[in-house]
Amino acid sequence: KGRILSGVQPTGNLHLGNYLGAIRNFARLQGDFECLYCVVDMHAITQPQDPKLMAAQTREIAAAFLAAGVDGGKQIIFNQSMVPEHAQLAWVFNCVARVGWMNRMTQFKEKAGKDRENASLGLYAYPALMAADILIYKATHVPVGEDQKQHLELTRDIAQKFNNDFNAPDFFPLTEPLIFGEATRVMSLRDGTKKMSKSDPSDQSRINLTDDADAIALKIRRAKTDPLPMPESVADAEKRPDADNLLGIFAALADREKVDVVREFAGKQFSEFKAALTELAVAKLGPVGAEMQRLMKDPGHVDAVMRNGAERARAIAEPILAEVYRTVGFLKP
Ligand code: AQP
Repeated sequence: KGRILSGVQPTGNLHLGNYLGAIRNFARLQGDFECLYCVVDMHAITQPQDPKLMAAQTREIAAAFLAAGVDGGKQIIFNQSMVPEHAQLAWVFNCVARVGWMNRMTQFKEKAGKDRENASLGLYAYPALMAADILIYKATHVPVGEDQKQHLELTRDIAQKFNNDFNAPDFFPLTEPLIFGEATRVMSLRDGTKKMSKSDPSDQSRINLTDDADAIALKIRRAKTDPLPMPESVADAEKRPDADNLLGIFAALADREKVDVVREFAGKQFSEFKAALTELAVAKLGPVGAEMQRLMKDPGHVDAVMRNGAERARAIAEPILAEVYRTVGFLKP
């Protein structure tokens, strides 16, 4: 059986993109893999966070994992800062990764923006910590959205360089990304060329997992479209980013192929399609949001799941870190 590790940052506003790109798949994989699902709080502080909100935001992500159907008793749900081996391995990886590799990371460029000199060193080193999150468990697969593909490639480069540099062939596996479905990159509802994101200042740009039916309906009604009728073909849709995004969301939520959805709505008015999309989104997301709300009212339970998960995660991570330290040559007096 392979082993999965995947993480989500507790940066608030968990949205449909996080759900379709990552979290929904977490539950679907638990039959075939041993799974570790991590709330990556140490990644969250690479950009300023309000310390007063961190605890609630961390529980919100763990609640989303559970609400999406992950079995917290069988699988491992925890927050990153509870397992110090992540940070310890990350330091070793900081010394394995090359500055030239980090300079190519597009997420750093996007998140640092124009004022790159003022970005945190942590934001720059983010992909090395992500590699450590994965490799501290020697995870074989990582379910992620399309946007994380480049970081996964870097993880493989780090694994390979470590194995070569320290003459430890096959010590770290070359981890594979798992990217599935018709919505691996969900776009903003206000701009079909921009990724749907937690940090977008416009709440209308995303469907939050905790939105109620009225909020979902309003956001879909207001979602940007073009003045033409619905696309006649997938090729036509792909030239119209706003329409293409909504069709992709529909297909993913319905577990259907996009080509099939395009065929159903070809030439119709957007209003008709949006009504169907609203009904579908409310039916699929409503129960998840309601379960999240219920779980968040019981922080003791969510915390117990994470505490227990962290213990089990450490039991895997500790011996792997010990072997890394031995390989690097650190004295254990
Ligand atoms: N728009 C998206 N479509 C599909 N998948 C997405 N993911 C994120 N956005 C989309 C996937 O969600 C998982 C968790 O992401 P994260 O918490 O690490 O944050 P992020 O990738 O930085 O996502 P955001 O929401 O865009 O946050 P901000 O605004 O802080 O940058 C990952 O598997 C990711 O691929």
